[in-house]
Amino acid sequence: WAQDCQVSNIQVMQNFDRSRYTGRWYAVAKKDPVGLFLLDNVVARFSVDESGKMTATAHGRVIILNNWEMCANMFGTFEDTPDPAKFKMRYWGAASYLQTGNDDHWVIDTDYDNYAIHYSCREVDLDGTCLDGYSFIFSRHPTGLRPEDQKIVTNKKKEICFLGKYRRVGHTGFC
Ligand code: ODT
Repeated sequence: WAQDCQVSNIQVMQNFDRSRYTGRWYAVAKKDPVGLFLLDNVVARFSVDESGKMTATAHGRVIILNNWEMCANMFGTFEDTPDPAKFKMRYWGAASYLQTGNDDHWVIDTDYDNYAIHYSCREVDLDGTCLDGYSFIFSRHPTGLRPEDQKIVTNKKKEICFLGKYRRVGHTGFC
């Protein structure tokens, strides 16, 4: 029943440790939401502030107003929930014309040192499955996932019902 695709049944990281999650993560793959925003060259950096709250910055290549390509600098604050791996992420851009929002932000799995799988469902369908969601696969290594982590990541993509919906996220030095 981990694969019945009910958003409410999705398993997240057990005993998530936000301090071990801090630092830089390179996006290596992404499942886009409706009206995608971050295209590629996506790097996120997580911190934990003095009060223990998680915050993050991210950058990535975006195209706004049809044809203007730029590097978006984004900021996020994370509201805790009863599950330590599930957050509400409020986000905004360094410039006013960038996207803002308040999304779920779930950590599905991570070993903290190599890979992480993020999940966000923006709209749950009437049948309980995800109608509009996105997910990032992160690596600590700009070169991508280690071969030994690929099987774990593939299994998790299946569990969150996004298998086959990801595209590779390149790092070309644009940002
Ligand atoms: O790119 C899209 O299509 C939708 C996602 C836009 C959210 C970008 C907000 C970033 C705010 C700073 C936070 C960094 C943490 C990122 C980790 C994972 C995914 C947002």
